[in-house]
Amino acid sequence: MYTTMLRIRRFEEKVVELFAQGKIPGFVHSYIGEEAVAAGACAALEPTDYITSTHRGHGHLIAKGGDLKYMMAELYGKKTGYCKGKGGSMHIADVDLGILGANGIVGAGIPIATGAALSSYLQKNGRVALCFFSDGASNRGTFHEGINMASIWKLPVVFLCENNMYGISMPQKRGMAIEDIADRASAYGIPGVVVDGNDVIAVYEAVKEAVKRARSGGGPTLIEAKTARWRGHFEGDPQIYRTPEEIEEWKKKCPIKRFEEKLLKMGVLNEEKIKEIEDMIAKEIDEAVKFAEESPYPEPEEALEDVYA
Ligand SMILES: Cc1ncc(C[n+]2csc(CCOP(=O)(O)OP(=O)(O)O)c2C)c(N)n1
Repeated sequence: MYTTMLRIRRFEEKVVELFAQGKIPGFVHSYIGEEAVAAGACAALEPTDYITSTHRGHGHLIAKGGDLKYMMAELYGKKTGYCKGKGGSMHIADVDLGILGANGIVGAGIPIATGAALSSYLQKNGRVALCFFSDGASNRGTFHEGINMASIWKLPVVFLCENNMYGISMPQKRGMAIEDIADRASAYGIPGVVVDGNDVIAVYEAVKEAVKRARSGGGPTLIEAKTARWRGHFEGDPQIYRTPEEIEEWKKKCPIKRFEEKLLKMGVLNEEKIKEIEDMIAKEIDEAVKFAEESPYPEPEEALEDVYA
């Protein structure tokens, strides 16, 4: 989980840098600060389980085993990318890894995860679907419809809300009258759990319990992980809706530093091992950038291939 969080952080830092250099087209929504949610949650899944992701999806994909080379190539819009350069940052999928897609439509992953869980239920294959979404998405109809259906049919799905407290520039308080989104679970007769989203072990344990419940026929759980994104909603967002002090406070609660300190104290990590992991990740990222830069763009005549809508 430590390596996964670090891999996400370093990948995102590189993406931010490349975007500023104009090498990545479209939008980039950084996941920096939220790494413990993806890393803890995916560690509690089996490789055959499904996830659905969001517009802020790089961390989810990396935690589920996404290949940095194909991800980076997709961000560059290159033909060798996960979706042949047609998806970009917000639309990466790898069905073989159970990644049913990041999604630019807020809240769209919720009914998709419910559908995947319905297929597992009908095929009795034991697969669980874990759905990542954020606080803004929990105000959409898809949230209520998806969770309602999953709860009445007791489908094997885990709804994981990464509450980073803002929907673009709107603070949670202005968008809902409740403090804990997990409270909404009671409306659907399922458990609602609040966890510290900057504590990777707490996320892992809550998701593990929910996955166990889902796999054994107990139905869905709604987990709310409280966290924060350190950067703007998207790269280029001037962030006039929050103060630099607020962000500094969250930086002090860095999920990676926090886990690192714990592992150092336990003797599981030491400075030498940290350097080894950092070097390994730096090499992976260099290779991913090289692969993306050297890959060709798709041909114009390929524009309508693999497009279904
Ligand atoms: C259905 C839909 N409505 C509006 C938008 C525009 N939009 C993009 S991101 C976003 C805010 C999402 O907030 P949240 O779900 O909290 O995710 P976060 O960006 O905080 O991770 C909105 C409204 C969209 N992409 N899709």
